[in-house]
Amino acid sequence: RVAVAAAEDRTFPNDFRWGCATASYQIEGAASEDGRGRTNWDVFSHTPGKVANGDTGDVACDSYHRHAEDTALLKGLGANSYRFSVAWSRIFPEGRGRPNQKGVDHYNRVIDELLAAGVEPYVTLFHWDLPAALPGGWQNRDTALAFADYAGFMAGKLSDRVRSFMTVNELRCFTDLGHLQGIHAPGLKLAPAQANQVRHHGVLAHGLGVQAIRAGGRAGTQVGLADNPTVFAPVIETPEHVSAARKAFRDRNGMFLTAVMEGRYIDSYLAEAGADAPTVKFGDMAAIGSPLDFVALNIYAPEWVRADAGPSGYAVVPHIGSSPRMASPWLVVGPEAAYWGVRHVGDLWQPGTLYISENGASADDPMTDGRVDDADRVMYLRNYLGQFHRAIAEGYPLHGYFLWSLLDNFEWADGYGKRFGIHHVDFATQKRTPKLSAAWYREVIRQNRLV
Ligand code: PNW
Repeated sequence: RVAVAAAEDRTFPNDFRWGCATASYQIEGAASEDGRGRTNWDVFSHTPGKVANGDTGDVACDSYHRHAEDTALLKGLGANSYRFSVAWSRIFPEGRGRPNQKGVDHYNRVIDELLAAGVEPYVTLFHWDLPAALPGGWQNRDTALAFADYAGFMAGKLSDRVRSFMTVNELRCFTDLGHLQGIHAPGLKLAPAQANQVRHHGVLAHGLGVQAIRAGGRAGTQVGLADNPTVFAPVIETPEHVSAARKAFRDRNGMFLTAVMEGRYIDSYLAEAGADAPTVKFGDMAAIGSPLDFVALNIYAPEWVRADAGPSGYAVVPHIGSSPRMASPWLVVGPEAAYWGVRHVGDLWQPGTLYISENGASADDPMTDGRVDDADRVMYLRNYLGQFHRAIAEGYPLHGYFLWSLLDNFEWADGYGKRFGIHHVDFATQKRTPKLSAAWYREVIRQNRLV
């Protein structure tokens, strides 16, 4: 009896969206086909020393040609949803101006194929591959305006079949990793004032994009973003530590998700930025705070937090050598990040609908006798999913989960050296092989229950 009750406990809501996620530059390849324009990542990956092993996305998983096979993989999982991104430079090779019909045709084919397989498309409009022709990239405010034009155009083309659009993927990654740390395209290490301006252009692109999608898409189009707020999780789950973690979450994401949800830069962020605060034009903050139909979160590693007697009220507990990690050094394992990410956003801003737009893990994935038995990835996924379930059981409106990733793919600066897929890809032959984690996920979806 007890066992049955416990099992029922792990069931997900009836209409739960189960999917996988990918991104254009990471899987498509076909980098110079059908009129696609060059992107910042083409430039970056072809610059010696920027990407591990000199890898590029020129071919990647060749999904531009193999999308039917990838759709079949989704069908094999029983997934009812798929999150992928549109390559801006396939649609507008120069970033703006004349659209390229061949690019539109490609995504029409992908979408029609997904719908025929019973898989709902969730479309991300910017997952880091920026048309290289846009002068100054994200340092130039005009890039935010160009993004909005492109986003509105795509909503017009796709919203007869696509219900849900995400403007941008991970504000912090494409701004800071690219312009402050210099480890992603375009590889810059800007001074704080300029980096804050890039961040402002990022959130502005999102906000103007929301408005353009609403104007260009048909009525009922659902708009949100896929962001990766840093998730502060209390080490000890008592009210004192929980409120310290919530404060850290709102403060430390002040330039990104907090700005999007509140339509302003909060005082703690402005005070910290001081003279380096971004230049904001009249109307920007209203656009940035445009109401959303959903908020989607990419959740991986936690930041552990405790209450503290100092002025901020919290202290971040650093990761150390013995903190458990998956195969990427940054991917510290902390399943509670799943619960606290959802809960903080739910408590702070009460969004009507939440999704997990990414969650997954890199693993060593040795192939033995044609099999990849990735028990470590299954362990990781099961524990995170258990914490998402915990949030749902407490009433947080989490409506879907997109596992990163459907396939091993181009893992940015790590090239093909880090594998996140639940399907193994042999990059020499492009052969896809389901890993043990794919069998596990298929069973979770089939039973709509954590197994
Ligand atoms: C996300 N970090 O990136 C991206 O949305 C994906 O494109 C990517 O492949 C996936 O997660 C796995 O990395 C991240 O350093 C990159 O904390 C780096 C970090 C987090 C997310």
